[in-house]
Amino acid sequence: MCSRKCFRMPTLVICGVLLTIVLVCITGITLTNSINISNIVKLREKVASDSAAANGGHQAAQTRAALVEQQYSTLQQHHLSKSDLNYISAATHPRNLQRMLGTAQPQPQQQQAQQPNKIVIEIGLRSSSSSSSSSSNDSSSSNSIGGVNLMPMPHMLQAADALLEGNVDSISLPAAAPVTTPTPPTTAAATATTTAAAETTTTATAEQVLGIADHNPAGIQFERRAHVKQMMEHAWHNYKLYAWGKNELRPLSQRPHSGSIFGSYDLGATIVDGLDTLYIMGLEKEYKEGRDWIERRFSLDNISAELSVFETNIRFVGGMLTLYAFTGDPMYKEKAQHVADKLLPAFQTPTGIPYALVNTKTGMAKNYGWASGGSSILSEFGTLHLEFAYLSDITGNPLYRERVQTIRQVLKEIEKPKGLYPNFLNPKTGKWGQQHMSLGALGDSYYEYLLKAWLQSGQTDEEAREMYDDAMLAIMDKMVRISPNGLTYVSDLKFDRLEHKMDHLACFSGGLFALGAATRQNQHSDKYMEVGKGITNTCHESYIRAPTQLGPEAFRFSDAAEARALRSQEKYYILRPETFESYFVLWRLTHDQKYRDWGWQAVLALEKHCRTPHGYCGLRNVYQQEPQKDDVQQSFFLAETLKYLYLLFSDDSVLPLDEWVFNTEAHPLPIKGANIYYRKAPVALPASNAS
Ligand code: DMJ
Repeated sequence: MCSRKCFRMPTLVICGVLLTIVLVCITGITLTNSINISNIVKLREKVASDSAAANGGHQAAQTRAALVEQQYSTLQQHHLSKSDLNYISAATHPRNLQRMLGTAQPQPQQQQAQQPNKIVIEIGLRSSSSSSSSSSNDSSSSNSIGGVNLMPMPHMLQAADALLEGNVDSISLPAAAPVTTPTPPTTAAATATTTAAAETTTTATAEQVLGIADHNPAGIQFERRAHVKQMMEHAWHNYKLYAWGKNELRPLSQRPHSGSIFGSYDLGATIVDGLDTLYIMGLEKEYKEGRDWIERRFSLDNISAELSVFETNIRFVGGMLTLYAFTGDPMYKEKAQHVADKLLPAFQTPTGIPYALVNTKTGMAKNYGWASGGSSILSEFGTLHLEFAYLSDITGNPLYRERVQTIRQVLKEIEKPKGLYPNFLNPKTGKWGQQHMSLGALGDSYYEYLLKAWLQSGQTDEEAREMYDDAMLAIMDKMVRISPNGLTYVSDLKFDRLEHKMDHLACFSGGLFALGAATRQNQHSDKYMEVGKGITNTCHESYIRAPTQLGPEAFRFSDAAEARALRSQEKYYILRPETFESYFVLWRLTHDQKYRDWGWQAVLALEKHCRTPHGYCGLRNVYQQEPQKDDVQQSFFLAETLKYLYLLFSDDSVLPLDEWVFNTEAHPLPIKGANIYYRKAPVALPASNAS
């Protein structure tokens, strides 16, 4: 006997197929240059299944990389455009497209939650010129099929944010669940509560609008994320108002901050550093202003600036590379190459270890006078690999990779005292300078780039992973300690003496240890994870032991105190990101809610102490109830601090860690073989084959 269900089945199947076709068409509209979505989905499914099968195996990883390489060449003919990059927002990420297209395996709760699938969305942004509701006949802004109104996908994230920010006049979803009223933060700035309040006036959750929450038990924390976005707008708008085109903003004096690490030229450091964050947050208008400035004004030609090779690489080259990966806009690739070329004279040393500073006009290069007898600095020359390797791949010019590979070989072959890397190396003699070792200032990101070079290569650069493991095992043995009260910290080591002090800068290493554990299962992974969690916890302690709830520049461990700065010159906070970076990585890897809550605590503290009417400042002493502000809005506040906080409250599919690897300035770079935005330059055919 056949029940009524039997007859309903074919109808449902037909409806499902029709809906799928419609969604594919809509997707096609949003992806300019005729990107073949199903190819992308298939490619990604293939990558995912290969990844699962390979599970860290070197040979399998290489096969996987080769396979994807082949398919890239087809995709590259389509020259991916900006609109593709809306994938980086949750709503249009291929994983969600897969779900929407019905190609993903549904999870048990998902089927039930999707029953009322006739979603009717009436949406209008207050900022739009005429009516408050977009018409379903207006194909440029919405699509309507059989009573189902669908917004073009690239706008879905913005729509959800608009909903949360109170810019939406109406959204109606049949049978919508009531919105849960967010608990107003007790110490939040007024703006935070305003944002939260706006969210309670809607009749549907933004999760429903985006259609992703059902699939994501650890989904988006909308009100928190919307608040971080609003912080970014505040930082950016004030920079634009008072310091546009200059490097950084002085919020108290409402003028540019010049003469910092960027030298005295106007290089628009905040624009280049902060632009990918704007992009990720969907701040399209601001993003375009920044992009236009870079196109028209950014150049290192005809100026005689003395640039830091390291800072220029991580912020300018790194920033442009990410924007290139995101958008496929060749302007960014050209600018990245232009900047990197200006740095190349610094590599003309007997060892190939570059100097720290280079003059953009003369090419004259030198080291800092204070750095151990003319030495170069480990964290500086050791933090070029990701950007230079990627630049070679997208330009087809092997020179950049060769430069950093030379550095790698020197560091691989040199004898390391107790397996550790001192912070100073003389570029002329190839000998170590002072035997100071640190996972904080002067050492930090070298270790980060070992692991990340391996990740960036699609886990094929085994040399990098081995060097990472060797270094971190030595560090765990010789420098990681546990305080009498159980706090894990990484001490500095000077010759044979431990200095029981940890820099704020070293707080990134919580995430680094954890990432090392999560990406390769071996006899060390449990210990890595334990140390990673321990360090992150200690950095959080350094924050909450200060009345401002913000952490000092360095903190010590002694009989007198734990995780507290003891010297006056260590008590400042300059809007640094490292602790939030570790919260973000640990959140992604563990989904332990405490990391999000710690991040939110920090947001509230930033709002209370660092926010001014004209941007954000650092603090001179985190141990004072009402600390003095330092009048500098660091470019890394926009590049890193706000980005990591935004991502902490985002869904995992926004810049997933198996597809993107963050450079040390939080500029995400695509992972080879796993990310369709790698955009490797086509390999030129030898002349004989060209016909
Ligand atoms: C950033 O420029 C980078 O994270 C760098 O690696 C270290 N310091 C700052 C932020 O604190």
